[in-house]
Amino acid sequence: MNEPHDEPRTDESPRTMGQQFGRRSWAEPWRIKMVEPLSVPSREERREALEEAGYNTFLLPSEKVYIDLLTDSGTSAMSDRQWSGLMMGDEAYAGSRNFYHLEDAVEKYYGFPHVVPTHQGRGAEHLLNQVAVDEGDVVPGNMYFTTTRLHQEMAGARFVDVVIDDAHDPASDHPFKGNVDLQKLSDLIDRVGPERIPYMSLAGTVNMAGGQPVSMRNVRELRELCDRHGIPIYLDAARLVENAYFIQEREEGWGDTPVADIVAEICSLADGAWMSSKKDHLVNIGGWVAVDDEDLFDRLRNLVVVYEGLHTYGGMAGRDMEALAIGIGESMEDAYVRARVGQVRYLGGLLQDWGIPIVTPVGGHAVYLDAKRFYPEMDQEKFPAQSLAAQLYLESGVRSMERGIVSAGRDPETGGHRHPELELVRLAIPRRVYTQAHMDVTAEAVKAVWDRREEASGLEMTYEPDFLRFFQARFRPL
Ligand code: PLI
Repeated sequence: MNEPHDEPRTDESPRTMGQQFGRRSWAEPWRIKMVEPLSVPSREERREALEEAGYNTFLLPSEKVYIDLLTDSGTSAMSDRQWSGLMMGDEAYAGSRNFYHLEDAVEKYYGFPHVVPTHQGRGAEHLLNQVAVDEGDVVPGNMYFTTTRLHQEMAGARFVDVVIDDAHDPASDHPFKGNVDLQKLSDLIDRVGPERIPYMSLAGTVNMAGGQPVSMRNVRELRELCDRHGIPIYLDAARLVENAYFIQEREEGWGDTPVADIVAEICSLADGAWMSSKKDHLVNIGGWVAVDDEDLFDRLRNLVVVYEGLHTYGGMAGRDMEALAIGIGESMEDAYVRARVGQVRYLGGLLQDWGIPIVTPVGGHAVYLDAKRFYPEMDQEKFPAQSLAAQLYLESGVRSMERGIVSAGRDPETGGHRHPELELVRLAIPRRVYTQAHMDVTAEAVKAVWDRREEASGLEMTYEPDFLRFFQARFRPL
């Protein structure tokens, strides 16, 4: 009997059912038990909603959205097992049994013995940076992430990007665009001294580069370099499962290793990790920071009670921790990860077939439209990606997110806009939520905006908040 998961899809393989003998090479390893109705707001409703939202998709009410690809964070569909786990919540203030389940799951899959729960990823970032960073430190990382860099800066550090140059080139086909450039890191260590580097910030996958993975080889080499200088490595593990899948698929020697074992191997090369469980772990809220070092753990566990809650709940309800503990195991199943990444690739493939410029290779959690190639004449200070996200919503009710000059924010030293090489719109795919037909409709919506790309004129910013401006900034059309 032919197993539908036998043959991994390749970029050359046919993209739709019927193209190859009426069968496709993967299907979701679940079926749908409960549905949530969707409706398409009219064009007039969308126009009004967009104006009221100041042309910022974060400010749209979700009822005015048709297909919501704003983020893959906290938007997953839980399984029947996770929902039943909610009923097993132990809401004791202290020592909830669900916390011990969570602790066991983290240790089993990630290997770190000391776990501090937090309400979500940025809660963990806050604790880790407050504890690890001193004023004047420098934190190297494989590209910035918005909340991560802000917490590093708020703790007194300067972030330095040491990702390989390919990560900044949307058209490069490097299979591991999230890799650390070891020469850049080595030069930085020589320049500032290892004592000024409290840790190496290593994300797998790299969100702002397009959901791009780090290779196992690169992590091993990084470990050696950091060991020579006594620098710990902390992982941003939000999408490490998806990273592990790319290693299994692309890196020699890993093709037969289960995703869970690859995750464990990466973690064995790190000293700790922080986690937004709202991504890989298939829950709507939750996070943690977990470390090897007992001293560091002690300080994290002390600080968590100030900002998040007691060290056995960290801002989560007992039931949330139970769903999370179950979600960790589910997230590591190979058939699930293959279908998850496969769906993202399916959408990317449709757009590529129409010649629409996207970041390649297609990443793990999202397809990223290249707004610079969409609107080559538009100055970056007219916010091309913000404009494109607004146009896409207006055209179709599909919600996406800007990942360009607005997200990059201002340089704290000069006060001017940072001008990132990448000016992108992200179509992030929630896990286990949308069908292939939703991907088809999304691709057609992007195509309609692409066909009318000459009409776009850009935006000006009318309100700019102090922190993480992309969330709440307002714009008007030029
Ligand atoms: O949204 P949080 O606070 O649970 O997690 C923060 C966070 C940390 N690291 C990475 C790589 C993220 O992607 C991340 C959050 N990402 C969001 C919200 C996103 O839409 O991508």
